[in-house]
Amino acid sequence: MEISKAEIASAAAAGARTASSTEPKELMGAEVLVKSLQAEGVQFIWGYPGGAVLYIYDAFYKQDSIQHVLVRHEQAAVHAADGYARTTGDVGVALVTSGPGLTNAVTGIATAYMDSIPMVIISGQVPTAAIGLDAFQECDTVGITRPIVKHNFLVKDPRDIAMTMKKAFHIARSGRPGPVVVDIPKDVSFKKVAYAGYPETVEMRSYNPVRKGHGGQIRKALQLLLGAKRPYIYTGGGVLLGNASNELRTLVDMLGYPVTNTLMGLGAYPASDRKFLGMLGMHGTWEANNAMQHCDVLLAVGARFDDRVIGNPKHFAQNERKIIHIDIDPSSISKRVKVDVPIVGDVKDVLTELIAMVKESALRPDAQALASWWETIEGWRGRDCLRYEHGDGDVIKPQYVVETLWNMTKDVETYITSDVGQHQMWAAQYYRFDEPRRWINSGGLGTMGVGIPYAMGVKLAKPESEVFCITGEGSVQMCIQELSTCLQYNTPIKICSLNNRYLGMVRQWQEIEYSGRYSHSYMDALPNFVKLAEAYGHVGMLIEHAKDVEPALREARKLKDRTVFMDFRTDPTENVFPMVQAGKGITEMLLGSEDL
Ligand SMILES: Cc1cc2nc3c(=O)[nH]c(=O)nc-3n(C[C@H](O)[C@H](O)[C@H](O)COP(=O)(O)OP(=O)(O)OC[C@H]3O[C@@H](n4cnc5c(N)ncnc54)[C@H](O)[C@@H]3O)c2cc1C
Ligand SMILES: Cc1ncc(C[n+]2csc(CCOP(=O)(O)OP(=O)(O)O)c2C)c(N)n1
Ligand SMILES: [Mg+2]
Repeated sequence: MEISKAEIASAAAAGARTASSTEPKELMGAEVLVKSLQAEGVQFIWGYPGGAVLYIYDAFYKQDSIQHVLVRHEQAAVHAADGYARTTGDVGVALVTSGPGLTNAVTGIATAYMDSIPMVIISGQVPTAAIGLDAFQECDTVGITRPIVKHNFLVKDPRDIAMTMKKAFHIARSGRPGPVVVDIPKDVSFKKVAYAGYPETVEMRSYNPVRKGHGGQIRKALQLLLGAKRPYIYTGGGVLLGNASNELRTLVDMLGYPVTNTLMGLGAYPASDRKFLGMLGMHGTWEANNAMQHCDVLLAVGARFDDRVIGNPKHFAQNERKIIHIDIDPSSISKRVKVDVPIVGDVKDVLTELIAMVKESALRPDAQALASWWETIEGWRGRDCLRYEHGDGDVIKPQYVVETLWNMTKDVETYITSDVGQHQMWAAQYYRFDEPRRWINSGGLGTMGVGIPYAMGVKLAKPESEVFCITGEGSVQMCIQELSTCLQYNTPIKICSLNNRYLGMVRQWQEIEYSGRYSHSYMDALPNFVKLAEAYGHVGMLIEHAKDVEPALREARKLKDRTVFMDFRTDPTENVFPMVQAGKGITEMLLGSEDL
């Protein structure tokens, strides 16, 4: 028998009334947990039940302020909460059971950790007395997750739940953000304790992230910046995490210097602005990478000199430049590249101070040197490195799909999630992100499978906005089961699968680095994605010709309340260019197949 949504809602509301009218003096650990989440203002939690968390699920049943989303796989619970966090800046929350629930969540936790995303993951654990006895569905959650979390807790006493949650949220969102795991044994969620309310403040003697940068260092940075002949501003995910896009824009406007974003920083500075040189790095633009190599003063803001950005460090070090690095995490500084002026602090605070100093300073950028630097840059830009062959007009070029989508949606609030592979790079290169937190993807871990769950998390956070997931036929199959969750919770997303029948990014590497030995990168026996989408209760579309790309996207967008799966049959042999090969310097780029 089907239970209607209205019946579920009225049962939940009745439960909530009962709970508040007969407020017990003592609460079960699970109830304290729910109260803690409410006190933190949590609106959504993504999870999957099991024995060790059933008291927690029972406590959820008796409240109606937090919406629980039942996913189809714990990995997706963490990814969806992570996508929500990336879009909103709030802490994303997921709930999983012990043993396999937790191990399924590991990929999601590691993904969030690598990109510094604020999250709290609650896991059930076997009863305290059974820990270490190879109990049913036991695993060492604290041990397994230790290297992939900012911090983790095993709560042994229900009296500690509220303070542990307070600490968990504080750690997750402050300083360099990251995921925090709270492991709660079943007896701890069952036992009753006197609940005196959620703590208002938290103090951790050993944890005090610095926000304000050192004034003397910022002054040194100012001198260097204003004395530069070939300045460059290299910005990353830290600008988004620190909500400092406005400050970045102000600084760039004041100075008139060229700026680039990492893959994680796209949208931190408007891509349509002339001062933006595009993404840098392995698949960055010719002008962005050349400016990185040839600048004389580099201001790095919330970016961590990743190996995909620096390329061969010896090549990077060939040119002398002064480097200023603003980062909230002291361990990020001089980790991969030695810097001259480290500034530990929150990017928003530091940029605000830097802007004030620029205003006060009598010095101004060297206009003549800057004009000549821009001339050089325009020369690099003139190579138009993102130009691509449109082919014979019938075959669908993947870049064309992304470009068309951008043209159609650039004036409306649109969020793009992606999976991992060539399609991810084309999305980053051809969709121009002008606003922060609109581009949601996995950079550090590069996790295939995030696309649909990310889109689900984003759509719940932004129900009025358009949410597209740009994916590949390989990646999308890694969390395809979540199409079912999309239907249940009415999160209508639009999936653009750039289906090249290959694990394209692997195929590209095999073509270029392994002399074309395509070992296990061809996907035979793919499902009929149109029927699959329909089987899940959604709309499926097969698009095989270039002329049909735009009409298909238009039609899909019209179906506002439906999830639409667009299976674009794209050119199977297309490669992502520019490309920096393994071991090469960032200006030793392949710009097209003619360079192969
Ligand atoms: C297939 C594939 C290809 C890729 N190719 C490229 C490429 O071509 N180019 C590219 O750029 N990347 C590429 N990446 C991504 C790459 O692996 C890294 O994830 C990315 O370069 C890191 O970006 P980031 O330096 O901005 O660091 P993030 O991981 O975003 O780190 C943010 C930094 O900011 C700091 N921070 C956080 N909050 C604050 C704050 N409030 N104030 C100050 N500092 C703060 C953190 O401590 C950290 O050091 C690719 C990934 C994949 C999967
Ligand atoms: C979970 C996981 N396994 C393996 C990889 C290695 N990998 C990176 S890209 C890629 C191919 C992705 O194929 P597809 O989703 O079809 O995207 P395409 O590159 O064809 O656009 C693979 C296997 C990964 N990043 N993540
Ligand atoms: Mg593919």
